[in-house]
Formats: sequence, C-alpha cells, structure tokens
Amino acid sequence: MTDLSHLRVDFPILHQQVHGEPLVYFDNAASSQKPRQVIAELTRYYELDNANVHRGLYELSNRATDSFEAARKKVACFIGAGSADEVIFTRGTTESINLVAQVWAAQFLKAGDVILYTGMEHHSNLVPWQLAARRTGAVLKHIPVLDDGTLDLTLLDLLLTEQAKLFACVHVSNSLGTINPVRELCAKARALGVTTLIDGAQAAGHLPVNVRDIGCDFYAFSGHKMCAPTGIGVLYGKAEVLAKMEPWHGGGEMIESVTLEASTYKAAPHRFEAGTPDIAGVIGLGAAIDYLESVGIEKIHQHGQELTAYAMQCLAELPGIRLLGPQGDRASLAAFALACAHPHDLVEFANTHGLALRGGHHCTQPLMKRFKVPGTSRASFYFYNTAAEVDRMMDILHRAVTFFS
Ligand code: C6P
Repeated sequence: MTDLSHLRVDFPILHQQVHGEPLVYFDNAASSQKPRQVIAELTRYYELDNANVHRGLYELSNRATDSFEAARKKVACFIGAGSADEVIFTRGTTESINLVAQVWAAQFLKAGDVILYTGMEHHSNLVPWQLAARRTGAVLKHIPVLDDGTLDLTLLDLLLTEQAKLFACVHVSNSLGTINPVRELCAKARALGVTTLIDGAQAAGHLPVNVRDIGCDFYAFSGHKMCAPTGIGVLYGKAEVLAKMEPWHGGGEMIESVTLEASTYKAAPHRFEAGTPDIAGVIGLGAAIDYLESVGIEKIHQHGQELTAYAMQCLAELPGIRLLGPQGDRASLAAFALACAHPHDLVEFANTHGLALRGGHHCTQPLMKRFKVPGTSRASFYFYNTAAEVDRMMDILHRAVTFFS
C-alpha cells in the first residue's frame, strides 16, 4: 500500500490523545486537517504583509496583492483553467453554487426550462436550484441512483435533452464515494447546448481535476477539504460564460466607475468579488496547493483508493453491516449502516475511544431516503491516514458491535 505516513509530522493536530486514546481522524470529507506549512504561511502573512489588497499604493498592500493574485494563478494551474480570470474566490462550494444559481439562473432560466441534477447531490447542489426553480418557473428533474450507488445512465437520453438548460452534478459523492463520469456527462450536455456545473467539493485535492478536460462550464470547490483554511472556496467559470453574467453582490472592488445614479462593472473575476475578500484564506489556499503538489495528487488519489479498499474489505466482516456505494472504483470514504446501532450512537461510542467518524444524513437526505436508512456512519480518509488507523477503527467497531448487540 502507498505509504505517506512520513507526512504525519506536518500535521501537529494528529499527534494527540482524545479520551485517553490516540486520535484517529476519519472525518476528512467534512474538513481536512491543515499542515504546518499552511499554518506558517498564514502566520507569515499576518506578521509581515497584512494589508488590504488591490487598493494600496504602498509596500504592504502591494505584497498582499501579489500573494493574493499569485494564489489565483496557482488555483488556475491546479484545476487546469485556461486563465486565472476564470477563478472566482468565494466562501466555499455552497457559496459558489449559490452564485451561479442566483446570477446565471436569473438571466438564463425561464418558466418550463429543465434543471437536471442527480439523486446523489449534496443539499448545496439541490436547494439553490430548488430556489432558482421557484423564482423562474423552471422544472426540476433528476437522474436516479442505482442500488450499487452509481447513476442510472440508461435514463440519460430521456432526461438530458435540449429542454434541460442546466445540468448540475456532483463529481464525487460525499455519502457514497461514487466517482461520477463527469467528462462524459459534460460532453453530452455540451453537444445539446446545456450549461454544466460540477460540484467538486470531494474531488479537488483528492484526485486530479482538469476543468478543461472535464469540459464543464462551472466547477465549485472548498479550500477547507484540501488542507486550506475554512472560509475560502472557488468557483471556476468558463471565460465566455462569465463574460455574459451580471454581477452578484454590489460594492467596492467590483466596479469600474460609480455615479450617484449608476455604475459600470469590472470584468470577471473581480466583477464577482465585491468587498474585502478573505485575503489570508486565499493565501492559505495557495500554500495548501503548493503542499498538495509537493506530495503529488496522483499519489494522494492512489493512497486514498488503496486505503479505502482495505477499509471496505475489513468493514465487510463486521456482523450486521450494510456498506453503501460502489464496490470498485471509488473515492476515499466508506459509509455504512450497522444493524445493532443508530449512526449517532455508534459515532458517540467511537468518540469515547478517540475515533472521529461522522454519523447522520451528510446533507443528502434524498439519498438516505433512496437507500431507506435514517443515516449512515462514515469514515473518510486523507493521505495522512494509515492502514494501522483502519485497524484501530475496526478494533473499536468490533467492540461497538459487542456493546450494542
Ligand atoms: N460536505 C460532509 O460531507 P461547503 O460546506 O460549502 O464547504 O461544502 C458543501 C458541500 C458540497 N458538496 C459536497 C459534495 C459536499 O460534500 C459538501 C460538504 C460535508 O461532511 C459537510 S455536509
């Protein structure tokens, strides 16, 4: 198995005891831990360069602006965007999707148009479209999920038609671990003139992402799931699509000129970034990308697949377990339901042994309904997790089965 355990030294938080036992952090799909290189960069910025960006004509502001815009270029390279102008900074995936569901939808959706999504979307890629449908009169349709946790693509020709104006799809499911064939789906959508938005919250920083190869119009992700601070995220938008979009929030930084009656606006990305941005967050995201690239995204992906395969194989032996999601190619998480315990009880039991799992509906209530479970327990991994930690999880889960049975 790919061994990246030497990198654990970079994550101070991992080296602690919780309830008298070594911490095992398996809630990386909710938020990843941060390496000291990222923490150091945040400290460096605040200690040496802190100032507002894009406005000062003095040294500190120039330095802050340079680091901020350098991070934008790093993001563009990291996701294979055509230009840094296609990278809009937001607070996270949720805000990125809402930006499109408000601005783009208001301009380009009308009553009767179809918004197509899938049955495995996170609420962040459902609710904004439901709100957009209410505002515009658009109709919502979805691609159902099969028992094995993949999309029922036999219905694709029926659902993805010219009537669909927007196709929103999660790249990697946070509840099933499914990796969707987004490249093929976007190619089909593009051929029909359908605009595409991919929710990359669980993909960016975990597997290689190239937005031009995927061929999507929008790609949304969060920094905090890929070693960056919380509160910073990205909306990638194809240049020609962004060029047609009205501004979102109005305020400083997004304007060209303002009179008391009217204003003119900057081009993307600044048109969509009103007010003082999360400067430290952006610089931290740049440092996180440097860090992930030094490890290697391919290696991170391979490690995740191997560790998950091992965890799935171990979990399958637990009495009364039901594993959700595809068996083969999948992302680095394992979701399961145990006959003997509610996920919340199980996760609380795990916590008393220092094991951080997540239990609940994972913001995918329709998916829980689809699989007829109130919720699941979920172990989600990142490159600093080890097979020895999976063994510890199994030891704790076996004890849980004895305790609850
Ligand atoms: N999922 C989890 O699974 P924000 O909160 O904006 O950073 O990300 C929202 C989001 C959007 N799409 C997907 C596929 C996601 O997995 C998430 C966040 C977390 O634990 C919290 S529910």
